[in-house]
Amino acid sequence: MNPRLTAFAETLDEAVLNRRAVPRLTDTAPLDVAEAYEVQRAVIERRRARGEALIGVKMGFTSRAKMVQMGVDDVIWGLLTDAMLIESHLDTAGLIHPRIEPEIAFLLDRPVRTPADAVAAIGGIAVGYEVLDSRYEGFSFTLADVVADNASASGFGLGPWHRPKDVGNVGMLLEIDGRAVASGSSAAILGDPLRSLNAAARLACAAGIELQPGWVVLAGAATAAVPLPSGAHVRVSAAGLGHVEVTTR
Ligand code: OOG
Ligand code: MG
Repeated sequence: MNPRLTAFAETLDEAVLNRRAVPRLTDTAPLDVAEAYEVQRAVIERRRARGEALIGVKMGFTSRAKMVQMGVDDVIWGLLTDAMLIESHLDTAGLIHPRIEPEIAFLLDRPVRTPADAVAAIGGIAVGYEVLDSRYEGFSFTLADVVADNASASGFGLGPWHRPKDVGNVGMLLEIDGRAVASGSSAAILGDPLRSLNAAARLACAAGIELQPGWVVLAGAATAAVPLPSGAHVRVSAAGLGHVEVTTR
C-alpha cells in the first residue's frame, strides 16, 4: 500500500488507542474516497492483528437527518468487529467524544455471495444503537476523512432478535435518563432499511467481502446522533422490535 495511506491508518488507529482526536487527514495531505476505503481496510487489519474478528458491516448517511447533521451527501459503509459489540455497560472514559444514535440491525443466517442474496439471507431483525466516536477534532470531517475513519464506528448494541418482518416504517425512539432525545421512523433510512441492506450487499460484493452467516448489518441511523454522556442510562426502542438499553460510566 502507498506509504501515505499506511501512515494515515496508523494515525487513526493510534487515535483510538490514545483516546486523542487528530486533525482531519485531508487537511494534511490529499486523500480521495477510494484511497480512504484502503485506509479503512488497513485500520481494520491492524485491529485484526490484535485479535479482533469481523462480525458485520455498518451503513452510514443512509438518512437525510444524518447527512444534514454531518454535512455529507453520500452513503458510506464501515466494518464491525467483535470488540465493538457492547453488552449493557460502556465506559465512556475510553472514548474521545462519543455520540449515540438509533439503528435497525439485520442478522444474516446465510452467506451473501451476490447482492441478490441479501434479502433471503436475513435471519433476524432488531432495534439497535450505534456509538460513534470520530477520531477527528471537533467531530468534523470530509467524506474521505470519515470513510478512512471507518465511518466513525466505535461500538454498537442490539436488542432481541425478531423473525424477519416488515420494518419499512416503524417508530424509533432514543431516550437518555428517561427523556426523549431523538425520534423518527425507520422509513428515514433510504425509505426502508431493506434498501440499506441491499446497498451493504452491493458494496461488500464490490469490495470482495462476502457477508457471512452470523454477521450483523447496521442499516444506519434514522435520526441525528446525540452526545453520549457518562453516568447515563440510554434506551432505544422501535415499534414491534422492543428495546435495548445501555448504561454508561
Ligand atoms: C458517521 C457515521 C454515520 C449513520 O448511521 O449514518 C452513521 C458520523 O456521523 O460520524 O453511522
Ligand atoms: Mg450509524
